[in-house]
Amino acid sequence: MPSNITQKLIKNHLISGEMIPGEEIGLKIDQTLTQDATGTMVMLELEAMGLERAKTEASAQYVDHNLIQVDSKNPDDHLFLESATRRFGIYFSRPGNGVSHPVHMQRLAKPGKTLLGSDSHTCANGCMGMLAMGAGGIDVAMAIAGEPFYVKMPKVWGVKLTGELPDWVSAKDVILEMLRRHGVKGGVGKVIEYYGPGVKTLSAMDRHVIANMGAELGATGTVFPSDEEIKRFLKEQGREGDWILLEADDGATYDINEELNLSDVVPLIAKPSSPGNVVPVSEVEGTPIYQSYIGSSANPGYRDFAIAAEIVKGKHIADGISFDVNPTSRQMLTDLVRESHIASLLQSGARLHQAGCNGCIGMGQAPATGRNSLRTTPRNFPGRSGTREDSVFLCSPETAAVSALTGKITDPRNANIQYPKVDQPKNPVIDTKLLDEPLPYEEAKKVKLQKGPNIASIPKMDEMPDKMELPILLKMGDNISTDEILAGGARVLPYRSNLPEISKFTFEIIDRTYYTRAKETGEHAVVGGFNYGQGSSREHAALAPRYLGLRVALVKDFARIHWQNLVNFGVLPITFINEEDYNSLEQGDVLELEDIRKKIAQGNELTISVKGKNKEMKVKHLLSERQIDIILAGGLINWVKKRQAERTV
Ligand code: MIC
Repeated sequence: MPSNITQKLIKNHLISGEMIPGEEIGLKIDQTLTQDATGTMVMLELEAMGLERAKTEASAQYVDHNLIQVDSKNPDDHLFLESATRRFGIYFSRPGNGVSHPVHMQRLAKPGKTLLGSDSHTCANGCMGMLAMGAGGIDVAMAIAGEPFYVKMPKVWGVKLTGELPDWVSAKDVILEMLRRHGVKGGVGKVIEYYGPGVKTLSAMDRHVIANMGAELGATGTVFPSDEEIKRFLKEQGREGDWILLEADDGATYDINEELNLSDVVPLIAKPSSPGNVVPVSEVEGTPIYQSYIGSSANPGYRDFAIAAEIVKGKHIADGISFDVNPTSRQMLTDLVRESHIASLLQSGARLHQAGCNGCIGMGQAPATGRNSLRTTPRNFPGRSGTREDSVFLCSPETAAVSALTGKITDPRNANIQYPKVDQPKNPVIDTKLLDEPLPYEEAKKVKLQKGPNIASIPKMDEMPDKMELPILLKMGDNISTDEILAGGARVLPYRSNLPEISKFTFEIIDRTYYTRAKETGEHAVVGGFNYGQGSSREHAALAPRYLGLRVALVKDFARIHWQNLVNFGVLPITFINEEDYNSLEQGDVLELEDIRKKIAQGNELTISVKGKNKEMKVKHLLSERQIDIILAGGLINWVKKRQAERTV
């Protein structure tokens, strides 16, 4: 039977389960990616598992998120990560080397392979003909230890690209068009596979831009073919030998079919405060801005900076605008310097920042109160920029650069500027000096982990009790992001390796009293609407509430990664069978769950009663047998330990 690329990738890595959409499958993982904000936890988990050496073909740890060193916490984390990568046989990309996704694409990505990363934008490397997926840290730790990654078999959503992008429209507008059509949960349970004649008009980095923000659609992954363009890209990186041809077979079919004519795409923008809030730029044209920001894993390519540089060359940005340039890798920054693009940006009034994630996750560059920020980043969830009541718009580098010149949101087609032509640099730099190779095993096994005072081991968690009375401490609406459950940003990120400390910020963006109430109450539940836990893969958004006593999350439906993270840390994720029941629940109601251990294992449906209200409601869980065991054990760490103990008996 002819297969599409996603089916080929899954078939070649299938360890357990059947390829039936919705069924749990286990996949062999060839490569992993971790970054500092999630990686410290992963390394602590590897230590807790007693790992001797990474069992993957390549695992890489990047330091790109926490680069602001206001005290010893972040540098201590960096040293810990360095020692752990040396100990476990993992690549180490040093601070300043760049954002994980583009650096991984340049140095390690290989067509035909699977990649699992503790970062929701890991899907960006699907641009290389890989099955690249984001997951919680502990799932990545398991993959590093050679265990399969379990996920529900996705539907494959074929998007046929035709035509060619017009001037002033670029890859970011393509993914914004997908978000305009389908919203932030349109991709849940699906892999988006792009094919058709339009694909070859997009460079490897353009494809990266489109694949990256598949995360914002909630998709399990995004897949592009590995064609002549990927061969060219790998050759440019001195890695032509890693190329293989990977295309859908003639006659391959998809579960869902869609067509997108690139020639019809217009400059688009996501309004505050959701990446799904997309309209044509022309609709908000004239809105004054305080900041224009380029960079991040959502627009990491050389051309994304070069085109902005060409647009502002010889001109000056509008008075009062902060034009923030965030290069994504040292390699690319060197090329941009060599080709004088950085000079053009600086002469126009730009502020140049170091290569890294920076303001994308609220590490600096927060906008002023009540002012609009225009960004090429992937997300604009409330408060993510670091400013509590922020107003962030997402757009292409073309729109950002032109708007920096005018001081207001401007459709780049109306700017009366000649559309600049940007060529790739001739012989781009290849510089691996800040990417340390794994140590040979004999040396690695002598390395001691270096733990600074801010690194706290993960506390023990108990099993799921049989009977629970859980007050609802929060009732929330739709599309709650993990940024709202546990913020990023310069105040919070330094505690990613310190659970007791980071838990103090839990749900702070939604309700500042949650932490104190949870401390007083102990075991409790939260209630939410649709797409609960969208966004970042940070497992801290499950781990911190669990640490504070969260036992059950009852919502209309879940985003994939957060759902998996809740299970991994022993929080029971359940959904309403009758959505009306959501309306009848109030914050403060007490949910009663009886005989729960037996009932979870017996079937998908459970009955919950509301104490003192003479009310019962039916809810369901979508857990596999393996996940039921994990939940009952109180989380994945307990489950692994239990399995290890059973094996040694
Ligand atoms: C993000 O874009 O939200 C992040 C920062 O990359 C996160 C990772 C994190 O929370 O550390 C992600 O998407 O997983």
